Amino acid sequence: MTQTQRYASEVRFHIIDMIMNLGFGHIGGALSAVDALAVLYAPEEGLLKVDPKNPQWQDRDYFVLSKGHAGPALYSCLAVRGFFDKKLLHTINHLHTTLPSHVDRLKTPGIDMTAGSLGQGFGAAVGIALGIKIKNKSQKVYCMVGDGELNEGQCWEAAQVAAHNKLNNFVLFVDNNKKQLDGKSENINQAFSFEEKFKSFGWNAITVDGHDCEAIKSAITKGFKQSQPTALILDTIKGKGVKFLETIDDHHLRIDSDEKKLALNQAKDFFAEQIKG
Ligand SMILES: Cc1ncc(C[n+]2csc(CCOP(=O)(O)OP(=O)(O)O)c2C)c(N)n1
Ligand SMILES: [Mg+2]
Repeated sequence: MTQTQRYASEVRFHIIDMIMNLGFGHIGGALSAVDALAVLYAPEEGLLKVDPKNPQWQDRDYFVLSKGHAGPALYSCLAVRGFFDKKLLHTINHLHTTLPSHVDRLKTPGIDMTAGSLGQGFGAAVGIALGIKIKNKSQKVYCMVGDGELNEGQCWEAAQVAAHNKLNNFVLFVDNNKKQLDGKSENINQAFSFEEKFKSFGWNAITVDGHDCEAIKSAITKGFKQSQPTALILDTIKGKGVKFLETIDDHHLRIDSDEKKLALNQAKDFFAEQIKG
């Protein structure tokens, strides 16, 4: 098991624990995002150049979680990486917390952009990447959108601007868990092929197993060698790592203490399977 996978497992436990402690939250869309986030934030192996002791470091790489409702996934990554005390995770969504349910760059160390209104983070991330390119700097910019989020027209405006400006310092993760707020995406507004769409917009686009950290890492490294921006279509499972969550369509869940126990046990089983595999 690699250090990145170990880190992803720890992040999963914290997501379950913090949401279950609160009693409700966007758990499925947080768990589907974990492995790609681990590729960025894992200590030592993570690709994102950041300094937990100096979150505003001017030469850092940037990450924008455009699907801002998955805040718990990013908060867990940041806490485990040492941006702030893990004890704070239990304050999620409390009055005056530094961890609101949706990410806010003015409240939390390590959050580069406020998000929650779907579609907006992508455009902001493209702006950051363009600014870096204009200044001739070498930092990279990453952004994550949900598959449902790509129903928003403004995402495709951002995609066109990124391709027009040949933003090869930009990698977009599409967390393609194939579900959104009201159920399965194919029944709501089907995407056809994200890969083909991004290609037709002038992007380098590739589909990878969104729970295979090594595959994600290698696709990113290849992506930065291209002359266009890269879209990684992450084939993911909403609720990944907790069997009963993987089979339901609920986007936002209320959870009782029995379900909390079940979720933690199933996450432990998943961890044991990974160690064996
Ligand atoms: C502009 C906007 N419209 C509606 C919502 C309500 N909303 C929150 S999450 C969500 C579904 C998002 O689906 P997806 O992007 O697939 O996220 P994931 O499956 O990763 O949780 C919706 C419609 C919102 N946050 N912003
Ligand atoms: Mg989705």
